[in-house]
Formats: sequence, structure tokens, C-alpha cells
Amino acid sequence: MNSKTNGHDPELKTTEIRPLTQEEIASFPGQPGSLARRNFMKGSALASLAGAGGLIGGLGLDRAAHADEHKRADDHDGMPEDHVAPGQLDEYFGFWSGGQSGEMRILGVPSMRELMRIPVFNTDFAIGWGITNESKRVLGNDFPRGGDLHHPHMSQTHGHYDGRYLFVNDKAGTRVARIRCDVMRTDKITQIPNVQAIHGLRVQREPRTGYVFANAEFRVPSPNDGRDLDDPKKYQTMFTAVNGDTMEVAWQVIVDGNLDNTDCDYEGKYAASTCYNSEGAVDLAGMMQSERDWVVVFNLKRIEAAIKAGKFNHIGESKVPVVDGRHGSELTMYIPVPKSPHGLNSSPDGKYLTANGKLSPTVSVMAWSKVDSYFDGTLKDPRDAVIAEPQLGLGPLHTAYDGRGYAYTTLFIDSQIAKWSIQDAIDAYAGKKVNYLRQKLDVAYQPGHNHTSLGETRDADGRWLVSLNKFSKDRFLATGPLHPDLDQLIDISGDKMVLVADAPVFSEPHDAVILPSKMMIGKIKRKWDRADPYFAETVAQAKALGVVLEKDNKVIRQGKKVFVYMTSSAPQYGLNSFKVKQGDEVTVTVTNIDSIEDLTHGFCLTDYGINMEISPQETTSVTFTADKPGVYWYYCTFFCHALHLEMRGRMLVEA
Ligand code: RUQ
Ligand code: CUA
Repeated sequence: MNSKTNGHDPELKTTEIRPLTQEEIASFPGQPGSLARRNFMKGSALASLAGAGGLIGGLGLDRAAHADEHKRADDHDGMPEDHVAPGQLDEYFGFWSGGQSGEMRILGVPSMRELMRIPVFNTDFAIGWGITNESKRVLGNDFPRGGDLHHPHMSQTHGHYDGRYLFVNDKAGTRVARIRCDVMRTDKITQIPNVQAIHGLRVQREPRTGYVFANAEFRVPSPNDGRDLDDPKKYQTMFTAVNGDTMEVAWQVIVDGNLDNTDCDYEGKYAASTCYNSEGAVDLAGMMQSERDWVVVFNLKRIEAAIKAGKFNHIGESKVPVVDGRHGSELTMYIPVPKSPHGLNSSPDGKYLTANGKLSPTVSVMAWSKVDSYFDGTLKDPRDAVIAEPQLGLGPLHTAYDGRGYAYTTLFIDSQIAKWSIQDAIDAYAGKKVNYLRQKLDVAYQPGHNHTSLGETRDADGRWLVSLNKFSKDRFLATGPLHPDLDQLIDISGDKMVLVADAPVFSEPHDAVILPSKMMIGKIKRKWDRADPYFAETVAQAKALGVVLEKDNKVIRQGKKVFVYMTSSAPQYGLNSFKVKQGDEVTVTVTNIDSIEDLTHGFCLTDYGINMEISPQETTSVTFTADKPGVYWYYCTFFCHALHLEMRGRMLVEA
């Protein structure tokens, strides 16, 4: 193993867990007074922070000096720890956000192999997402063609992943979506009213999900119908709770400031959000003025009671109950924390909540018990909920946990992950002379989120940590001006973090969740059930027309509407050809009667921009206007048989 993997302190032996001395900390690159190379780039990053350049400045990374710190670590038997031999299965699932692609991805961990993509807010030609009738029922008919997906979180029951759903946000389209984990398909998308840009998203842990909490980031006039355009004082944003079972919006809370990330407790009492721009500004300089912004805590019971008592309003056309949670409200608590805080992370022991300082080198640790005291009136100053504020380095964005009392915080500007002891940080804040910092690990480069296996549940197992880095610079073969992002896999099972793998990723996966694959045993279907609700409406329509999908191959005309039903069974469609008239509205429904696992067919209609996937026992349909006369071949797009290329037929369109 490369002894310099931690990048800073080869003297500090892995076996030796002791608090670092002040000298050791001072010698860390990134600490004030350190002469190490990293200070050089930090200087420029800080300089640009002071200007309007923001956090992205100062990325003049010195690759050569970095190289030996980032060699892959090998374990004792010569096999890299992330090695998963051909035919072997990964021990963990990773559910990865696809960022600006608007999709989700399933990865195997530790191999970091991409196993599957799940289209959500995007259109996807392979699956026909955004093309088929079934997907349009989920997406809506005039859906925005794309999305910006940041935060995937799995539903929980009593603080454990329960394998039912994944919930995700769309910042670009102000939406929340739900993915069924049994078939790994998006089944509901909800547009959030009255607000703009859903960013932070988390799920209720206790007793179950339950609520899906969603933060709207941008402040806008409400209703946003053209009024108050030039009057930012009247802009506002809201915290939203969605019912995870029905995917209807349960309620909204008006807040001060801009909401960023969110999390909740382990008892079902509170949700909380980081909140920046307490200044209410609309430009960068204005937003960075205050030394402190807030963590806003939402008292769920009080909000529910207020709504029950009728103390809410409606905004514009929306039927959603909206309560006022601005300063002075009994429903909320505003905890001052430095400075434009970003990530918000509950510790798996259920005791603490950390807000990551972003523009401050600190992470603020709050105790949920103090939140109790605030709402029962015994704690007067909300700031007293903060019980530790460790100084970790520059640009803390997100914190993950290992279930052993350690926290791992990404430092965006330092390009490092800091490992620290929660208890020691609490003791240090109380005045004891202890050193909470355990290790800083270089990552390449500029980490945003990090995530530990099971780290947002009671089951945090301290096995893996992934650092989701925003830049890869020169760590991969050149791919043109657009570089991949870089997700780095880190072994945290020992005393020291050890970097074990680099994985290039497309289009900014902000966040991910990681859980043992054995938790999903028996939960994931390997083929469709004929009674699946995903295509139930299509089945019902066929039934109404007297069609038995599993065996009928026929064309039914109703005026200018034509319904084409066919089966698919390798290597043939049930219909060799069908005839329609120019201008007809045609619905083609294909039922894959093959029941062998993995025997998927496609239906692609040439020159009509149509493709769809039909997996074993699935029914898929598409509706289009036959606006071009002539012969149009349809063919199978999934290689299904030795005669796959022959699996085709003709649509004849009469002029
Ligand atoms: S946010 S890089 Cu969209 Cu999750 Cu923190
Ligand atoms: Cu069916 Cu290829």
C-alpha cells in the first residue's frame, strides 16, 4: 500500500489512533501557517472567493506533485480491494444521481461498474422514456424535456432502508419523482406548486417514508404570475412535504432566506434545512454579506396541527395548504450558523445534525435534544443548539458518517476529506484540550457530496465512502473540452481512509446512496408481472376493445384512430405489416410474450423517431400521427436472437 495515500502525514501510523497535535495539524497543507504546496492554490482560491469569482476559482492544480498521492491502493493478496472478478457480484448497490442528464444510475460497489440507467426527467430513446404512452402517463404530456437531478434517497422504515422506493429531485423543473425499486422504473412525478427549483430532498425515517421533504431554492414572487417582478423584497420560498405514498403535496411552509439542503431526525419529529442568503439579496455580493445564515428546523407535529386547525392559506390556484414559518413563527426554529451553510446531515445515532459551513471552514453540530428544549421553551437562544463547531478546512460541503463516531467532511476548496471525531469536537467546543481531527485525505479534485455505505440510516456500517468530485482534470484519457467528473471510492473500514478506485462519471452525479446488495434480495423483479400497474391502463384499454394482449394480433379502426396490437416473441412480431391512412392517429401496442429472463425486444419505427423497449412479459405502447405516406419498416432494437436482424415488419401508410 502506498504509505502516502493520506497525502500528509506518513509518520502517523495506521495502527496509532491518537488525537493529532497542534503542530501536526499546522503542518497539514491547508492549515494556516503550513508551507505545503497546497497553500499555494488555496491562496488563489481564497482570493477569488473574495471577488465575485466564487468557489470555482483557483483550480490551478499541480498534477505531477499530486500523482503519487493518488495511486490505487492494493490489499495484501495483491488484488485491489475494489476488484470484483468476472462473474462475481458486487457486495453493494449504489444508486447514483445522473445530474444534468436527468436520469438515475445503478452502480455496483466496489467495482464502480455502471449496471443500469433509469430515465426519470430525461427522454431516453433506448427505453422509449418520454416516447411511450406508459412513460408519458408518468411524465405528463407537456413535460419539460430534461431535468437536473441531484439527490436520490431511498425510502426508510424506522431508520432502515426498506427497498420500496427511491425519491429524487429536479432542480430544473421544480419536480419530485419516485422510482419503484422492484422494477427500477419511475412511477410518479409531482410538480411542486408555488415555488421554483427543488434542490434538497430527503425522506422521513420514522416511522417510515412517509413524508418526502423538498427544498425550493430560489425566491420568487408568489403567485409567480408577473407581479412583483422588480420587488425582490416580496420574493419568498417554501419548504415542501410530499406524501411519499400518494406523491401529493401535503403542505408547504414559507421561510426566510433561500433553502439549500435538507435532512430530518430519526424520531419523526423534525425536518431541517440549510438556509443561505439571510440577506434576501439577488446578487452574489449581497448574498455573502452576513457572517451567519441559518438552519431552519420544522416542527412536524405543530405544522400538522396548524393545518388541522385551519391556520393556512392557499396561494393562487394551488390547493396545497401553506403555513407561515418565517421568523417569529411557532412552527419553526432558526439556528444561526456560519456562513451560507450547504450540506445538512443527521448522524446515524440519531443524536446530531451537522451543517457544513461552505464559506466558513467550520461544520456546526447541533443536538436534536436541544431542539426539543427550544420547542418546549427551556432553551431560549436557538444558537445554543450548537454543541460543536469544529474547524476542518476550506469549503466544507457535506458530511458522512461511519457509525463508529466519526464524521467525514468534504472540503471543496482544499480538495480533501477530513475525518473527525464527533465526541472530541463536542468536548473541544466545551473547552477541553482535545484534537478532533483524525486524518485528511486528498481527493482529486474538488469534492461536493460524499456518501458512506448506509451512512444516512441507523445501519451505517463504516465500510465504504465515495467522494463525488466535480473535476477530474487530467486523471483520465482526454475526452475533449468536457471532462468527466470523478467519483473516488475510499475504504473507511480501518483507522485510516484509503483511496482504492477512481471512477469517471458523466454529467455531475451530485449524490448517491450505497447499501449492501443483500438488502435488496427478493425485492427486485427479474421480469415483469402481467398484472403490473405500470402498464395497467394500456391493458385496460385493450380489454375494452376486446383484445387479449397475450395472443391477439390485430388492427382496430375507430374513425381516424387506429389501434395496432401485436405480440413479440423472438424472432418475430405478431404482425408482419399493418396498413393505415395518412393523417391517422396510430397507437401501436406490443406485448412481449417471451418469458425468458433478459429476452427484451424493441420496437423502432424508422423515420418516425420512435423506439421503445419491451422486456419479458411487458406491454408497451406508443401513439403518433402517420403523417408521411409510404412504406416504413419497424424493427427490433434489442439483440434477441440469431435472427434478430430479421425481426421486422412494415407500416404501410396510404396517401
Ligand atoms: S448539493 S455539492 Cu445539489 Cu447536493 Cu451539495
Ligand atoms: Cu427481438 Cu431483436
